[in-house]
Amino acid sequence: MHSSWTIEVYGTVLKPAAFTYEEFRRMDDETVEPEKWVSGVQGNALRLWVLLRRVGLRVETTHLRFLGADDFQAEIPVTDLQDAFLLYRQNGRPLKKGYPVRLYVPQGDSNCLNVKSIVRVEAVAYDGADAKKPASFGFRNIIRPEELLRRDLSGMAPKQR
Ligand SMILES: Nc1nc2c(c(=O)[nH]1)N[C@H]1C(S)=C(S)[C@@H](COP(=O)(O)O)O[C@H]1N2
Ligand SMILES: [Mo]
Repeated sequence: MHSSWTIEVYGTVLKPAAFTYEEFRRMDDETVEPEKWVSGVQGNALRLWVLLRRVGLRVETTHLRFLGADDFQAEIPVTDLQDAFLLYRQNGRPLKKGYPVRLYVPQGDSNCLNVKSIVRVEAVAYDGADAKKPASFGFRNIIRPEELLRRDLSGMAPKQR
């Protein structure tokens, strides 16, 4: 039984790529023991840098933005991600919670950064003072085209004179 998901990694990288469960299995040298980093977390995980090495993070990158399937996202300074890992398998099967992949940030200042159900990872390069922005998280505040089509926009029509 194999799950068919892909996680896109793009932005300020040399080679954007999409990763699958099978690729996670192949890249996994099984050296990450999640329990040692975050108590109570068991299963198979990949070090984040294993993934980043494959896409080649550009030097100007300051933050990584992890987007969940529910539009929850966390934007985290790369300097906080040294020990970060991606949990993708528990008891030999795909995750029941946080499927397909969940981020853990052992050095992060909050559990809120542990994004579940990751679909995309975007590398970003902020300039100036923004380059030092601390980690943040929350739901993306956007309207998707398919939502817009469902909305009743009549109330927004200009008044007839
Ligand atoms: N995709 C997604 N990931 C998420 C969240 C979310 O709403 N959606 N909530 C975050 C917050 S605020 C917290 S505190 C933790 C909660 O993790 P738990 O469900 O394992 O308790 O998940 C984080 N990851
Ligand atoms: Mo949270």
